[in-house]
Amino acid sequence: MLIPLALLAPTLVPQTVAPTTEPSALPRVTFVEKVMLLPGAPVSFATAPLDGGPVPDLALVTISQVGSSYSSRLWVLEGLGDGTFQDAYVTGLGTQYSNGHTMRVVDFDADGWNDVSVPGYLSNGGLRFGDGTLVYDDPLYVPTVGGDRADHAFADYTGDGLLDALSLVRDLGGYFVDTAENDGNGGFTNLQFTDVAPYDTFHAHLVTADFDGGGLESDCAVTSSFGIELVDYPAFSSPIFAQGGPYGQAESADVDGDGDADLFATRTDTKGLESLLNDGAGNLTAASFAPLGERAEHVSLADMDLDGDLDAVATASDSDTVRIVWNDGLGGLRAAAPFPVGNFPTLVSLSDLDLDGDVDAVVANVLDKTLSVLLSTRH
Ligand SMILES: [Ca+2]
Ligand SMILES: [Ca+2]
Ligand SMILES: [Ca+2]
Ligand SMILES: [Ca+2]
Repeated sequence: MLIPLALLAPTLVPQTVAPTTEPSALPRVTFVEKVMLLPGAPVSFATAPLDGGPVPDLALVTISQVGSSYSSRLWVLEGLGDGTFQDAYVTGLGTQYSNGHTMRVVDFDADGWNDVSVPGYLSNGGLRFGDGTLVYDDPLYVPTVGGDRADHAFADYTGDGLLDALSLVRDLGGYFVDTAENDGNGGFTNLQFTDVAPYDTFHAHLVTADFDGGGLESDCAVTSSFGIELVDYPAFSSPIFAQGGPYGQAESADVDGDGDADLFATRTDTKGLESLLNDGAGNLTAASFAPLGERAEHVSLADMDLDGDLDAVATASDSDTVRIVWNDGLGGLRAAAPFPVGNFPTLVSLSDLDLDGDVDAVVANVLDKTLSVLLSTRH
């Protein structure tokens, strides 16, 4: 029996929306910058507690060019609670070039210690297990059905309480989401794939959430120049292609407080940040757009003004700035003035680095080989 695709897959309803305008003043939050010099270009990183204490630590991949080849290293830096870090661990990753996507910090083996995944290195042991000592010598190969990995995430789509692996990969047939189930013994089983986008797609990223309210933690959304496509797990339904966009990277959370998972996604054509709101059944509708004047490279979500709703911080690599984009609580967006950082900022990670209750940021500046540590302040 043929089942109409619409019964299996959530649908997307793109529409053109005007920038949100409000007369009220923007929240008075800005940053104080500290600069960390690095021994190589920062291509991926995350801030999260790694040693059991409350202070966020920092896991980082740097790359250095030596002649015509590359040398990559994984660093772990211990957060000292004042916005500074000290070296705790370093290991070589060989000459493979990391593709520079978001590092994921997860507890894959459910032992209470955070594990870190190194983008671009999952195929040679890029998921590394932590034990609270900040030493990450214990790698795990994360398999895919095939192809080059463009992005990845971990989420429980089988409902057994263990995090499974999702990889966005590309081969000559196009882009696929490859899934590998956590077998509970430190390995993987039951590899499957779902095709999502054609080969000539750009800026492809993957984000996981329960978009259709099906109860498991994870469906996934692939954002790219091709639009947004949702894959419904555990049905593994083929997505509906080419909905809206073009988009770059996105993050998912309940940004309007109605209990379902929404998206903040960067627009690569109109150069700004768009909110897409969920009707509860997985239908995402563009709701608000904040122009940034240039393409946002990366966006992360946190409640930057502590008013109860999630805001965004976006990096703008061409102008060497970051911006807070304020959420009005209903997914309506307004961008704050740009804040200057280092040369070519790509990734941003948000956490309370100094434990004073507000959310701080770390920004990776690729071309001057620095991290900007941005401590939040009111003015
Ligand atoms: Ca662990
Ligand atoms: Ca919502
Ligand atoms: Ca807020
Ligand atoms: Ca803080």
